Amino acid sequence: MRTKTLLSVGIAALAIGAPATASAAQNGPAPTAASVTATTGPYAVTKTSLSNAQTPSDFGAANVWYPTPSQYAGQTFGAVAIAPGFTEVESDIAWLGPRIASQGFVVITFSTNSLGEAPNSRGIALNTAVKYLANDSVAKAEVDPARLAVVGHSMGGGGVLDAELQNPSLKAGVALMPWETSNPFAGITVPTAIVGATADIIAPPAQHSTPFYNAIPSTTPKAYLQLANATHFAAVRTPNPWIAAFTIQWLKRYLDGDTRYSAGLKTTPPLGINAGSVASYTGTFGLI
Ligand code: 9J3
Repeated sequence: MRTKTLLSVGIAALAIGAPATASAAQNGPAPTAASVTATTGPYAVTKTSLSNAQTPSDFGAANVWYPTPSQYAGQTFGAVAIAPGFTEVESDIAWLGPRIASQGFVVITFSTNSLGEAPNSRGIALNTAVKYLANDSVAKAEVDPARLAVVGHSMGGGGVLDAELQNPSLKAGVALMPWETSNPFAGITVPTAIVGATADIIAPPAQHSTPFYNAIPSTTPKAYLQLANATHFAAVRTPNPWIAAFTIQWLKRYLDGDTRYSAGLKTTPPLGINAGSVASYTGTFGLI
């Protein structure tokens, strides 16, 4: 099966004249509703905590979560940096660290340098953090440096969109209840997933997620999940299975290039996500 899949990817690449250097991976079994909502995925995870002094100057204290090296010798994974929002710290978004890493990713969750830092600075921090994972971190040997992605909440979600403009070589971004004061996102070419929440009065979808989603060109793979009966803080501290499932599927599809995850992202609701928790779902399904 593996040989057949790799062969067909190679033929597809030849057919469109693409270079044969694209890195893609199939880590773990094919997705099911249970696998994408699982509290813990199939990979054993190790955590390393870093003080502010131990991280690059663009961000503060952090945790790195990575597949336990002794168990996965010689394997490489995509890397993901996750930023918190206004007045939030690492512990507010830390729940996503082991949840995503246990699906076969190297993840860093960090505090920003200041609680009020603007989204664009959070974007710079996200790009620094994900490059740090690949080049300098305790898990650098496990990171495929061609596979980097960013995730963030609120001003950190605005930071995700800003990071994609700053660094179009990113493979994927997931913006959770993103908040920004401007909307230059017609320039985004990085595959982007956005989560909005209908009861969000801090970053109301009508002023933030919806116009950001609409601005991203329809030639860029994109998807927009609006959660019903959810507030701005649905992504904070208490694990949210729908946010996790959507984020994991987007990272699998675009950070790993694992097309086994396409079908689940092209159905409404997306695979594993409770229909009653979804107010709306849309995307460039022809591209996904
Ligand atoms: O949680 C957030 O990052 C929302 C941003 C916000 O409320 O900014 C006010 C200045």
